[in-house]
Amino acid sequence: MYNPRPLPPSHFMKLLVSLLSPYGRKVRIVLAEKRIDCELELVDVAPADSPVVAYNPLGKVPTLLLDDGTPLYDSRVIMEYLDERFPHPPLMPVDPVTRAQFRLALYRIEHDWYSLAAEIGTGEDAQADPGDDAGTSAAGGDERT
Ligand SMILES: N[C@@H](CCC(=O)N[C@@H](CS)C(=O)NCC(=O)O)C(=O)O
Repeated sequence: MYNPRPLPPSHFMKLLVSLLSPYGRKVRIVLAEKRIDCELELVDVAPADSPVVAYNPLGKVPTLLLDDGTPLYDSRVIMEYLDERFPHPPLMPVDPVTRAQFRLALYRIEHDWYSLAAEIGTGEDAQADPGDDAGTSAAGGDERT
């Protein structure tokens, strides 16, 4: 059950993640690059009563609990928050075109690579035509034979 009430204040932020989540890894890289102290809590998102549901109505990780218990979710929202709250070293270049290209690169990583990560996780071809018994796709196809 989603509970938007803040937690009692604590000293550290807490990141709810699952071990294999590529979105969680992205946020963890930002935390490491900026040397931000943050507690990690590994959660299983599969069960309906997953702990993350108390803070994120979408039931997804990563979810960040701020020092005052305020929950933030969606990796991009979390990364932007971290970059604004801890501006040094900055994540983003200064020039608008380079900033846009940086965002585009992130978009391409999510679009092109994360579907493959999901495929590895499930063992299924995410791009396969469900009606195609041979399971061929642009990504796999002939190379399997
Ligand atoms: N747009 C979200 C996607 C997060 C996401 O899909 N997380 C997956 C793990 S990689 C998850 O929690 N899935 C559980 C579910 O969908 O119930 C983000 O960038 O944080």
